[in-house]
Amino acid sequence: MTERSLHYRTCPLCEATCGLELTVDDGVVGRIRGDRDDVFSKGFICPKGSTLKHLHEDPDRLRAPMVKRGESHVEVSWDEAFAEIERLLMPVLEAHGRESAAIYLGNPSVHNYALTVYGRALITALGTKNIYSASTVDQMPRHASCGFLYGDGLAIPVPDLDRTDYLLVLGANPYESNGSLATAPDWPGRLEAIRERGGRLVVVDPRRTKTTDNADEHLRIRPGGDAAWLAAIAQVLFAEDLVDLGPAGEHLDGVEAVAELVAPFTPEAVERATWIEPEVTRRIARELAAAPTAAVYGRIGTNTVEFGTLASWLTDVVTALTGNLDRPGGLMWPHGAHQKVRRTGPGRGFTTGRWHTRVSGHPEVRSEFPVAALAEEITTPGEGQIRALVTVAGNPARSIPDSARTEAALASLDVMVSVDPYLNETTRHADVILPPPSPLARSHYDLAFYALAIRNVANYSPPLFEPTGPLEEDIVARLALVVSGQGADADPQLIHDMVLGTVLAGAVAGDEGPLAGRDPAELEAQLGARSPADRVLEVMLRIGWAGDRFGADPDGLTMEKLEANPHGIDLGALTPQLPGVLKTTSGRVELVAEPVAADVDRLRTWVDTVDDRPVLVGRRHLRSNNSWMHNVEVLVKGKERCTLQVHPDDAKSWGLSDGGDAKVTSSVGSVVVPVEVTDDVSPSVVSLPHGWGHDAPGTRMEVAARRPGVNSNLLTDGSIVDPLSGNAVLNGIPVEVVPA
Ligand SMILES: Nc1nc2c(c(=O)[nH]1)N[C@H]1C(S)=C(S)[C@@H](COP(=O)(O)OP(=O)(O)OC[C@H]3O[C@@H](n4cnc5c(=O)[nH]c(N)nc54)[C@H](O)[C@@H]3O)O[C@H]1N2
Ligand SMILES: Nc1nc2c(c(=O)[nH]1)N[C@H]1C(S)=C(S)[C@@H](COP(=O)(O)OP(=O)(O)OC[C@H]3O[C@@H](n4cnc5c(=O)[nH]c(N)nc54)[C@H](O)[C@@H]3O)O[C@H]1N2
Ligand code: SF4
Ligand SMILES: [Mo]
Repeated sequence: MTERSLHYRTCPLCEATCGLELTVDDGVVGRIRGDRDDVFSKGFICPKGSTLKHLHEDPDRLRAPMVKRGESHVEVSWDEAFAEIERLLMPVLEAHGRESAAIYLGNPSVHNYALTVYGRALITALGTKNIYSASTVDQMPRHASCGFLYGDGLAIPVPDLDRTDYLLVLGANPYESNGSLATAPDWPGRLEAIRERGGRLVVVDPRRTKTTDNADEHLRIRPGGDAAWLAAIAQVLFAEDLVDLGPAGEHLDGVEAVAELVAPFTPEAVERATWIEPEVTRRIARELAAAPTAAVYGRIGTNTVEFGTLASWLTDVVTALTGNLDRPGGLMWPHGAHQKVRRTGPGRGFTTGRWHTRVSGHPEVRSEFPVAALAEEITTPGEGQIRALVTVAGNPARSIPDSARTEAALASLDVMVSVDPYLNETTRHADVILPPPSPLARSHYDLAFYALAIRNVANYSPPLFEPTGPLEEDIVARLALVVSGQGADADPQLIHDMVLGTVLAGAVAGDEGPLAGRDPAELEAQLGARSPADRVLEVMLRIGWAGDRFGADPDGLTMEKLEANPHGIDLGALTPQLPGVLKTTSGRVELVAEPVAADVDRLRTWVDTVDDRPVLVGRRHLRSNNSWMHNVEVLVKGKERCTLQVHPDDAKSWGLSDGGDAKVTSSVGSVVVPVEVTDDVSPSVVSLPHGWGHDAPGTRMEVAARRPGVNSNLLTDGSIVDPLSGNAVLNGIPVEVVPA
């Protein structure tokens, strides 16, 4: 007789944190469906959720470390792999110093708290300032704008979806992406609910999408135009005396300065650069001001552009000017269970540019350099040239700008090590690949996303299966020991003790911390027998605002409580967080930080000079996840998705036909791609999804290689970034399109 068991866990694949219900029959995953009792997702799931089974069983998923021998990779034991890393890496570090090493952390590292927690330890062990991550091809403008406004790059307010009366969405398509920097399972249902309760949804996007189809109004903006358009909205609010700061008003500084900065951006002045008629701009401003509550939310289309930080800053400024900052129905700050009680008072503030990149002099932002500049740092000779690279959970060969240059750079490294479950376009360049366990063989807790969620929720998932190799924290710990010079045989427990010790020391430090004055050893003795990363999580949850403070608050959250509640624990709707959330030196919201003000001139110049060349934008499809899930047959089957969408008028004037091939050329490269003629895209805008291009030799992703698609980052230019955040420009790329 088969033995069937039922399990509940949170999907780790995107930011939506859906609850899954899995059946396991004799150790084999059976059915995966949405967990109807999940406190947050209530049964919602997308087609990717059920593919955890496929990822778990994928024969191409690496089970053992790989070492590069000539042009191919061969399996080795874990001890051999770490010995090889030591053999290859240490001479480079000894000869050229720590600054010859770099690290790149990819997107899944925030979906996996072992990496979130241990990534730090690895960076410290490497001892380099060459720190790169997917943040600078994604949301760094949001960190920067919130840093300038609130003094803390992590203090990101989210739209209070379930209570708002008016939602203005710019450059996001949550019907496909399931939302980002605003964690909410079932974005579609929540958006529909806004309209059902009489509210209004307005979506600004140069393309027609499922999200725009479900909105009250779709505004087709010129790619890159959001900052200018939001500035015009703010201009109207001042000009028509519609500014009303609401409850956050007593915490805001700089309203006058905003008025001055946006004054030139009249709806007429920005019309040519945004394609939005002045009367529409005025009406939207009036609607935002008149709505009982409203929130402005921008994502990829407002972040991965030349004015990413200004656009992201203006989403919050417009929200604040209409009285909707930090109030129910507006933009509000989450308070994840692991986050500490917030205290009022001046903070350390937010600064960037404490150090700069060697070649182009880009400022650091949150201790990171723009990943768009990684290739030039590898290929430009001289003191401080990067010769050794560690990638963790990333595929920069497909996800960062100018792939041709990036791949040439990766190929030229003296040594490269990757922590990754696949032999893909990036890891094929690695001398050693260290594969983590299957996502079902580790525990899960959304440390990053519960700090971005539209409700305060806690949900812990234990591992479903025994891992067949070391846990990811063990892999990263061993790697940290090797790179710090302690040798391939050193005991990872040294790092585990250090990581845990740091969190415990933080808990008892100061005179008003949650556990001030208590003995770390006493706290450690109270921890359960868990994996190393789970012990760190346990401390964070118990010292968080909702935690049991190690017995001081017996009703508080513990791991046992989470384990007893496999559908999660709902800690309620978001509550006002001002002024506790602020870490500015003034202890106030600083609406106009100096670097932000200084960048506004550049925006004015752009508005006056932008030309009419056709531009490229990206798009996402529900069945994809950046570059790494195209090896799942059920997700890639069917109609070709990697197409260049072209408006019928453009197709006609450029001589293109539906199903034919086009050659697309940008400042850095060209690709040949099948054309899809559709008025989903605006005239002068073409769209190509990212994350494709799986035809590189030396990879091992059999399904993906059969449907390779075309890599859109062969067209994006690494020399252009948003100067305030260092974020890459991935949308609004000038291109020329001709028949191939
Ligand atoms: N043109 C263009 N480019 C873009 C974007 C765009 O919109 N347009 N979007 C950008 C955005 S938003 C992002 S976030 C980036 C993503 O950029 P990356 O993070 O560099 O790329 P991913 O495709 O997410 O690749 C993730 C890698 O992590 C591995 N992986 C998966 N799970 C795990 C795990 O648990 N542990 C480890 N160690 N590895 C794991 C996968 O095998 C894969 O190699 O791409 C960016 N690039
Ligand atoms: N299915 C699926 N889900 C995902 C991912 C995935 O690859 N596939 N990736 C995940 C990741 S890492 C992230 S960061 C999120 C991203 O989540 P979203 O931000 O929702 O991402 P997109 O679906 O790319 O939506 C961006 C929209 O911006 C529009 N756009 C492009 N340029 C501009 C512009 O200049 N202005 C305006 N207003 N709009 C513009 C595009 O047409 C597109 O519709 O999705 C996550 N979820
Ligand atoms: S929406 Fe995201 S979290 Fe939910 S099932 Fe799909 S991939 Fe998983
Ligand atoms: Mo992302």
